[in-house]
Amino acid sequence: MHRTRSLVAGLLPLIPGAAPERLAVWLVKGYVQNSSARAPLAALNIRQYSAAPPPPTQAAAEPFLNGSSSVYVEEMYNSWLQDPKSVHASWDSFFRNASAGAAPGQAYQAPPSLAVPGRHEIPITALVPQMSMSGVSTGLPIDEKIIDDHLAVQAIIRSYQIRGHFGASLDPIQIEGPKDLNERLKRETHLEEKDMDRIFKLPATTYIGKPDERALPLREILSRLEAAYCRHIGVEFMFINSLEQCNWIRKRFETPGAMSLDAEGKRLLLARVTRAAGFEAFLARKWTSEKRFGLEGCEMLIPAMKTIIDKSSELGVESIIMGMPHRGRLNVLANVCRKPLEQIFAQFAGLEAADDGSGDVKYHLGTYIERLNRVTNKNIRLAVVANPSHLEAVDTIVQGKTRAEQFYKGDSEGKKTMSILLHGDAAFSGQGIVYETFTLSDLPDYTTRGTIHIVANNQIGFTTDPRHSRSSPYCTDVARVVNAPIFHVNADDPEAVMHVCKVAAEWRATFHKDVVVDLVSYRRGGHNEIDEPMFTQPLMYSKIRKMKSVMEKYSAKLIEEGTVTKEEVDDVRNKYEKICEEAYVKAQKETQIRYKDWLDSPWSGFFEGKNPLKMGNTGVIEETLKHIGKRFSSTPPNAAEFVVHKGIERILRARMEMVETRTVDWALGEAMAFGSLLKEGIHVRLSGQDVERGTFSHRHHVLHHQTSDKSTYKPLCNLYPDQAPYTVCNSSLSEFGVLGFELGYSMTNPNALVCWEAQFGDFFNTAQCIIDQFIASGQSKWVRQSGIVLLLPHGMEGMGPEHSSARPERFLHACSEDPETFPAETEEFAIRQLHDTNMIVANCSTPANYFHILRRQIAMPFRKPLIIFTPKSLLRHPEAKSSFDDMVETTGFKRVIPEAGLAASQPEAVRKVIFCSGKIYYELKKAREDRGLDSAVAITRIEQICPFPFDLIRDEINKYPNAELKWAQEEHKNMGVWSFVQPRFHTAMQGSSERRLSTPPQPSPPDASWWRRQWARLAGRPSSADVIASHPSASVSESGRGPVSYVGRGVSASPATGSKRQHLKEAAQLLEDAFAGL
Ligand SMILES: Cc1ncc(C[n+]2csc(CCOP(=O)(O)OP(=O)(O)O)c2C)c(N)n1
Ligand SMILES: [Mg+2]
Repeated sequence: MHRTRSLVAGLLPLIPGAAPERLAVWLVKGYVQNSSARAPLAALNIRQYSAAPPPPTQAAAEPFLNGSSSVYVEEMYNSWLQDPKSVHASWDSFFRNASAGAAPGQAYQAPPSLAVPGRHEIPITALVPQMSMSGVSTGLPIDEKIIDDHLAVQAIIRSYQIRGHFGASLDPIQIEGPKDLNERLKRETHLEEKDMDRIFKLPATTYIGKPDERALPLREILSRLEAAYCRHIGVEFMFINSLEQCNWIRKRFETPGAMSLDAEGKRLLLARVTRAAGFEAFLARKWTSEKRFGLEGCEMLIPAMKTIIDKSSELGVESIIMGMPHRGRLNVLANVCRKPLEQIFAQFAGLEAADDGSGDVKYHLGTYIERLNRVTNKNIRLAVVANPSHLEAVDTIVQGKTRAEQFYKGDSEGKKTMSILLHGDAAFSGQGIVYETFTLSDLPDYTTRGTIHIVANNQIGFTTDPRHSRSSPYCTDVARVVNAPIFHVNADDPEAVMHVCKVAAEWRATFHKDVVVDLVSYRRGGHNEIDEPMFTQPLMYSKIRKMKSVMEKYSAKLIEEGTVTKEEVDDVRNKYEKICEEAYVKAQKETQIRYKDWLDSPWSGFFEGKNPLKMGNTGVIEETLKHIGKRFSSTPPNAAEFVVHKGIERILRARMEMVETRTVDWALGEAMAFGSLLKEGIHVRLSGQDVERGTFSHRHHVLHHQTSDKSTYKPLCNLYPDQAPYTVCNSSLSEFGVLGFELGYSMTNPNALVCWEAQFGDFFNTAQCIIDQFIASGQSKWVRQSGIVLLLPHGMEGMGPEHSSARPERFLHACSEDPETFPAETEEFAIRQLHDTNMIVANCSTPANYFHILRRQIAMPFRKPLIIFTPKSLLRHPEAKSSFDDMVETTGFKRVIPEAGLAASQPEAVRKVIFCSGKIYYELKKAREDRGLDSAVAITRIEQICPFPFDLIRDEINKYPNAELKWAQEEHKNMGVWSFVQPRFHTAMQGSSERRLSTPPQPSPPDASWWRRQWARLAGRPSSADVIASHPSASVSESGRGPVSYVGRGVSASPATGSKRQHLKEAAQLLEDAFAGL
């Protein structure tokens, strides 16, 4: 009502002398006096202004200003004030006349034409009983109650749409008891029982009317609203900003009969529930206490997924990538993906694996299957991505993989490939990665054009109740941030579940936005098969134990209504049991399992015909370098009007000069690596925070037109007409989510260079789970490879504890290389090391080496993750430049850059060899020069830290027989690469044919390998170190030379000081120590 009054107030100045009270009376009175004609009332669509209603008689006021049209009129009036043309001509004339002082009832003029009454137009007399009865004007004032009542009914309709889900019966176990509908939905409307049979017009914002119904008795309105919103489906959608989308949803839930399912659909549904339940029952029978995270209580997950897949396949989807947690995973593999049952059952037998790797538990493994969808008769590819226990961690990996598949297929609208993410209720509301996944969902370079999320909401997380595990009313509230509609559904009503799943698939296909299906269910057993839930949820479980399963309930329902017979039900169940039994017999004959059977991302054709130990070249012809360099230094060709920032112009000029002098800096070296791969048809993608410009403003892969918004130019996309696509994209401010996304992206196609850059390397640890659970161990657990590159800006530059270290020690600790084994020295030493490691860790000190290592990612005949600690100050360091000579065809990546100066020419005279890695090289070099020690000290850089270049380090040590050996690093002693290289230096020296250590170093503090050796000795077994010592090539001399010792900062809890002064002091001391004693 307050809006009516504000309109009245708005009109006041137009009507001379009209006091507010009088005007209100004027409006209301006119209504009854002049409505004897059966005047149609225009539909209330405030966005499309239609013609004004037909005229009242001479003495009438404006009846159309009454009732619920007041909002409409108010909005039109405001619009008219701003632009008279924005309203229909009839309204324009009315407002003009009214503002010119026309008497009440005279402001109206007939519109040029009257439209035929539409769907929502009904005779006004139908709404005002006293009018239709009298047939003529009574001259009595209309009761304001009529207006109020109509508004109240509209408010009720809206209330159901907004809050109906609160009243829905969603919980199969009814933990909370019945809900108070009146309180929440009907609000204080003053409508009484006697109003129930009065007829009310249906507004345009509802679809509860059948096509010929424009008004309904209130009783029927309420009943239909309850059927739509308060039975077993709770629809949360009115927060969506788009009116079109809201209407789309209203239509699908409100339209009478929308949720009905035909007999065939019901039979299919029952068969699917039967299989889902049968699978769990079979496992429970055969492996009583084996952990499988059973789906009992939420068996509807299986038909739900199958319905989504069927509907999506019908709508054109050919490939679905799924991510899911433990619960019901085996059932999904069996009944959704149709993975051979014998392969699943064989996992229970504890067999040995036929292939390499350490494997994973059965409820984490992935799969990839291509099969015929029997409902649509179309082929469909289904992948379930392998995941760790870490709940929800797989979410963005699935998204990245999906995005990549869409990208390679040219499926820019996501019509052919889509993702489905499954969640547990506790994890969905508890894990931050879920939010990160949603925030990526609509970003241009990260969107997968709509994900269907299904929450297997069993209303418990392990032993914790929702009231202790989340602060939001629903476990799905996080999805509201992206305006995703949320369909809560009671999972004990299979037909309701079918309906929401169909709508979800249609929504995704129509709007290409995320949607959530919340399957409210229960967990029949404990968290796993050996848990006792009564310990912690006694009341819940005493209820659950009395409940019949959804299969029992639904089959009883269908038998009762005559859709199926009991014999049919038994037949379906028995047949599935027979299938399981046969597979069980087959599984028992298996003697081995194959991890390869569980691969989620097969790279068909990539490995075939390749020598796994033969690497391609990484150098390129000079012409290519020149061409890329020039393009990279230029503004758009043929676009003189593209205005470039003056600072960028300078940068481009400097780049061009470098190209002319055959030199590259860091950014140019990187661009040449990317550009040359693009030329070779390799897609390159660089993603991360602010990567387009580069955190340190050195990259500038996107040039911005200075006077035209959103007009940009990407030089690397314009190198060659037939080049592969280059994607460079600033990401959301996330590490966990975005790194996961890029890892997923890298899994789709091995012939792509996918790089993720951290803003500062320090921040990678918010993505630690992706590194530990996927990058470091993915191949070993899931025989899945990835060539992802992590670029981690690293280096102590006085920027404080959080902008200094990418924590190399963390990565190195996760490397699988044995510190005590000097690998066999064959021709393929370097590539075999790469083949055998789980990841590569490097700190390059020259642009040329950075160029080569990036290119090597693709030249390798297999894929390994590459972690590169990238520089900050070296980006502009005058000495950190490379010549084309180091990048041309005959050149390659240098695992070690040995001393090449004066010291190298007279090695016997060298008194100290300092080994180091990264930017400290330049500081050591300068300090050596300042001290005049160029011939006394050799400085050797280790560029590839893991795999450790045992052979080259051994050679380097051998080269300087009289030198003391040092390791210098700028990171604190308990950080950086020291603890990784220390035992490896020892192994390298033992492996050398020249010398023996006088006192073998004890790792400080003793590391795992030291303990292992002690233990092996105690147990009387030779450790691997002992084996090396007895190797013929490892014979050692009696030179008495000491081990490599440490120079650098002491131990610390924090990676770097926050004080610039302290930093400089420490840096100076480090150099002092490095050259001490000379
Ligand atoms: C990141 C993470 N934290 C903790 C756990 C341990 N954990 C395993 S299952 C589980 C409960 C999950 O509850 P929910 O998401 O509701 O799934 P449900 O088991 O009920 O299907 C917990 C806490 C885990 N696996 N991952
Ligand atoms: Mg749960």
